[in-house]
Amino acid sequence: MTDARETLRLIYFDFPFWRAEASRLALHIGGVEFEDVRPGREEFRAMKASGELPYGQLPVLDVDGVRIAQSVAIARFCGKRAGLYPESDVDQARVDELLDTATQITSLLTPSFKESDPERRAALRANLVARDLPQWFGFLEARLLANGDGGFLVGDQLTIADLLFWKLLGWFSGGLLDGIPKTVLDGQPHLRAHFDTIDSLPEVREWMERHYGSPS
Ligand SMILES: N[C@@H](CCC(=O)N[C@@H](CS)C(=O)NCC(=O)O)C(=O)O
Repeated sequence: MTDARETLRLIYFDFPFWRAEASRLALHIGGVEFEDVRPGREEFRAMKASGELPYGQLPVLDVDGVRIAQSVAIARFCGKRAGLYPESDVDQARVDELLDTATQITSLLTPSFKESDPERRAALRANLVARDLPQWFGFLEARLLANGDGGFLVGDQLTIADLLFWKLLGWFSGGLLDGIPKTVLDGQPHLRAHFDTIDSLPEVREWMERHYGSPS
């Protein structure tokens, strides 16, 4: 239940990475008021040094002054507040499964982010494109299809999982990651169509235009 007197402050950098963007967008779509705090690098360093961040990282969400960390916990909370989290225990678990999978897929990039040698880094990325990403995007395509032909990941309505994967898949297929081509989703046409559907929602386009000057 939404408490009308509740105060929400969501704190994350000023860029649309899934870790906070799915939660921001969910609150926006759900018409839930929140303070959208976007610290710069210096402000972040000061926050981190002060010890106020539970794990030294962003995002964090303050709910009436109670601080919550970890992207997926925050996404789940915001999904609930926004009415974008299902009612049944089984569908909730299906959404949770996908949110955890987003973390797992994101972690595939960690070795290449940590690698400073350009050749070894390129080789790690090439492996991802040839092997890991098709495998994981294939898993996701199968989960999408297992939900029927409604176009959503869980049930027959938009959930926080759809928003989160829209951002995650947009990151992988946006041409921003060295060595990962924009065609990376081409082997999963249903997943690609899911991305395009969410990407074209008027609320999503309006939010992206307002904050980043571009509709997607
Ligand atoms: N497990 C955390 C990871 C959060 C994370 O990696 N945050 C990054 C930004 S996307 C961060 O704060 N990096 C700065 C740092 O670690 O100093 C979560 O799920 O929220």
